[in-house]
Amino acid sequence: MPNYDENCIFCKIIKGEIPSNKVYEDDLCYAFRDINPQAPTHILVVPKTHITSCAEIDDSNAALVGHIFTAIAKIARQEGLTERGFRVISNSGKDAGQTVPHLHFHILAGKDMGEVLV
Ligand code: DGP
Repeated sequence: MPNYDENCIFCKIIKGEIPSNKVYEDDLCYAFRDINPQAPTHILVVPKTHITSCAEIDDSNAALVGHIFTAIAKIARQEGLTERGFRVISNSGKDAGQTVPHLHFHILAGKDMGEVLV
């Protein structure tokens, strides 16, 4: 059973209480288009259970994070991103600019992002 945080925007999206443009869903994760896209394709992939950020990844949820990365690869194939490529980013905490405290992976694609990360 997922562990929801009732004040979390992404938990509300997963439960369908806030509408979203769904891209992919399975038992453990949910993917939807970012409301403020930073690239022609900008998708967020989130675990269905509430984990605050990468800082909370440990042995108890590592398999879930691995599962999310298999979902990311599926989504990349589904969206036709594998030939040109895509970037996966997860912001953790204040200095990284994390604005929603529910673990999420941004998939960004559809433009040349160059070799510079920040
Ligand atoms: P971050 O800065 O890494 O915490 O990214 C949070 C992202 O979540 C940001 O790119 C905007 C997106 N976002 C915030 N609220 C909503 C929402 O209600 N719907 C959707 N689709 N995206 C949202």
